[in-house]
Amino acid sequence: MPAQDFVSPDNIRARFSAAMSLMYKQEVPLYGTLLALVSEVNRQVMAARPEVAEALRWTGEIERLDQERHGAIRVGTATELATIGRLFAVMGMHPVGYYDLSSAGVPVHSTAFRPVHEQSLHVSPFRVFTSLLRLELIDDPALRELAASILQERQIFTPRLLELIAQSERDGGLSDADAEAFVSEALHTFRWHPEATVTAGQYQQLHDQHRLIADVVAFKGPHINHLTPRTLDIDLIQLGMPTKGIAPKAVIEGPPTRRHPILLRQTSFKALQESIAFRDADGSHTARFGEIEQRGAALTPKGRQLYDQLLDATREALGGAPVEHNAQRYMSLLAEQFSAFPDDLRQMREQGLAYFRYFVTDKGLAARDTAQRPTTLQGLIDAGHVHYEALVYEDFLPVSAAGIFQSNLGDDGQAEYGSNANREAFEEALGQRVQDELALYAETERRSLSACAAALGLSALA
Ligand code: OOG
Ligand code: NI
Repeated sequence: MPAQDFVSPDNIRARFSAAMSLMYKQEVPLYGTLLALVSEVNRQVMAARPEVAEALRWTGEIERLDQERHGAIRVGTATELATIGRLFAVMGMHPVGYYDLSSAGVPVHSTAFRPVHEQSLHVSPFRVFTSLLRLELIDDPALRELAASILQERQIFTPRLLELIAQSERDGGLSDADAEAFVSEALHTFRWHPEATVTAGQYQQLHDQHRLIADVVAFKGPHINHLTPRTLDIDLIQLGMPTKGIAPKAVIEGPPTRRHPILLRQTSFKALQESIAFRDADGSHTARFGEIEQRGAALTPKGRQLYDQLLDATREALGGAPVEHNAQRYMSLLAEQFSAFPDDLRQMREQGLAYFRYFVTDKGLAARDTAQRPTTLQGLIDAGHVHYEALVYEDFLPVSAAGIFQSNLGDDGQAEYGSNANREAFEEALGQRVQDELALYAETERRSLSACAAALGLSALA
């Protein structure tokens, strides 16, 4: 088939993201309630703060906001991870970043599969945080063996899906009908299966080692465990959740409330009790939960260092991780510490704390052929010929992810795995390298500067 008849990977991803949202709404009705709350709050924010809507119009995020979401899965073996990587590649999603969760007591390491180019992100910003179970961190050899042998026997992809992935790799794309089949076959991998692959006793053994191990090993597939919409005001959501009968976790993860948000703020609510048919008995399991996030500026290494330093100082002052009883104190310590992080786009830019996108204004275009117009970036900005907005953070935060994992795993004792980051082992399992998110932000920023230079007929803008 000629390449022009293939559906673009961006289009397949948009279809898959919509299908996933529909499926999750049916599986977890509370997700539908959450989506309604988020779109209500987003409308309120845009009406009450026109400058927020204006910024989103410059960057184009206003068009992607309604369909913006991320999901999360946990896989059990290297083969599963490598095949998931091939599956996501069909829809233009590539592994970005390496996250070590072992230091937070969760025996996994992770990456985020997502589109990497701003144009693709604009079409469909769908991402999946994907974790690989680390059986090597389990100290009981018999249990490790049991888990490995159970995982060895399952196949989380349908035969037709495997064919379609191979076909797409071979031909360089999928036709419309094949893309449709691909989406519906791929959904099976992510759906919830109420029948466990183990006996109730085996489940208990896995669960006693770590709840997450049971969640990965005992089931037929890596069920999507949450699907997270993006809100423009997570504080309003946190306040609004109880009025809809939803109980949020004690604190919002990430930076404090700001006029110009940075990175990522997240909150979540508890997993649902699901009825499970074990091989020999009925029982229950909690796997799925709800999560909401607010996204802000992507930080440069310098900005990220300042962020990490302020977050560490907050935790130090609190004397531990934030929980229910110290939530108020945590939030006020956080706000106090972060007063050292300028809440002003101009200062953030001048101090090199964040990445930006640049846009030529009508005024800039009109002045393009005049003799005395400025030719440096700063000059063009000062003259109103070039406008800038913060580049939105498209990734995740390990401390936040650990907080989300923990609040949903329950309070039954924290495991200790020490710090065991092993990016090489993860990439080896995945069968490819993970991309560096900072390089991606820098490239997007550079492309926006080149586009400005071209539109203004200048040779370059640095
Ligand atoms: C993933 C938790 C991490 C996030 O948004 O940081 C995550 C999981 O529970 O599998 O989704
Ligand atoms: Ni999440």
